[in-house]
Amino acid sequence: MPKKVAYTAKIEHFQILDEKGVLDERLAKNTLSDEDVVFLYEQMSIVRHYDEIAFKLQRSGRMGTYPQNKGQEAVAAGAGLAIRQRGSKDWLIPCYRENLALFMNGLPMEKILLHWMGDERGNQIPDGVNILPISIPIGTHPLHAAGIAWAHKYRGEDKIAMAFFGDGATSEGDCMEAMNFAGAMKLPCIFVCQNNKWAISVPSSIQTGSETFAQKGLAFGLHCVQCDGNDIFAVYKVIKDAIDRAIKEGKPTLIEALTYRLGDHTTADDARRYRDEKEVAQWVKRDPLIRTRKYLETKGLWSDSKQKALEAKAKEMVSEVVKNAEGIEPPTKDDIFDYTFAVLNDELIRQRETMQTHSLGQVPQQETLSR
Ligand SMILES: Cc1ncc(C[n+]2csc(CCOP(=O)(O)OP(=O)(O)O)c2C)c(N)n1
Ligand SMILES: [Mg+2]
Repeated sequence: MPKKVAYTAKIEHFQILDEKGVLDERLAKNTLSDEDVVFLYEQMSIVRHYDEIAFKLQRSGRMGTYPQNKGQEAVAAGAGLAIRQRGSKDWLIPCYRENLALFMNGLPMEKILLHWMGDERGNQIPDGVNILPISIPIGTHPLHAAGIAWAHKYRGEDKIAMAFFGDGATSEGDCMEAMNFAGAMKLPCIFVCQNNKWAISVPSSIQTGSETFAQKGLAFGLHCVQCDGNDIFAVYKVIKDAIDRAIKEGKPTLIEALTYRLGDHTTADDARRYRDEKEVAQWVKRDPLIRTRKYLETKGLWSDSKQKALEAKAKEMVSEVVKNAEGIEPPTKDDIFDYTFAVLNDELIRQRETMQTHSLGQVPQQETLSR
């Protein structure tokens, strides 16, 4: 008879603020203060407006493409606040649906607009801001997070690295390699999987044979947990716990945040072609903004007049951001050479010189082309 190796595991699931805005007081202990909740509600509302404006910029031909964050703001909010409270010293390694976490930790809001407008300066992160440029290749950047976490461990720093990615990304080898490396090396690394139920037109139900996305980390020795990703309390709690675990025990965590992509995949997509409108309607009811507002109203912390003032503030802020992004000075001819290589090779030096002697619209001479 073969020997049996026993392995059993259970994945904990956290929900603290339910869809009706009712709080589980016991689980909410040591999580968000009233001020935190008001702050996060305001931030989520501003970023929801930003999202709507970005969508309109694309539709009116002022932006190339844009992936809406709509519906997923609570994941970015809870994670972003936990990092902000540590002085934004940790590294965030993002995908493209956690804008708020980046804004809350020092990324100027213009940057994301510039990125999607096709301006590389959108990827130029200010010095001292510990955020990598957003990753469009799916599932490649968890490796960068593992590498950064390794450096923190090697240097004995009190810092963690946090990667965000989607349910679809977990089918990529790189993503699994990153988790394996983090588990094997016991790195202060947190993997946040936003299971928004879709990877473009592929539903998460057929993305994997695994019952949860969280349990994919078990084999690598990660702590694995699931939470309601539309609940700022639950997200904040599991992120805080994961940070403690990473710092105190050197144990990495995989968090599966259950949420929903309320918009199309990007502005280049039309989800009505493959997605049931009834499903979307169900998730509209679970919108993180609606439930947070309900909670605040019940506690007497929010009112219609505060809402009106917030909407006016969001409008003003975002229109200023758009003005700054669209009003940026044109790139110089040197910009494309300055930020990729520390030292240019001979061919790039030649190209740089050629750029200086030709105006951008001018067709190079045949002689230049054949060289
Ligand atoms: C390596 C790679 N393969 C394929 C794509 C094309 N692609 C863009 S988004 C996407 C789906 C991603 O789904 P998920 O990880 O669930 O993230 P979501 O868009 O739902 O946030 C794919 C396959 C890509 N960008 N990179
Ligand atoms: Mg997805």
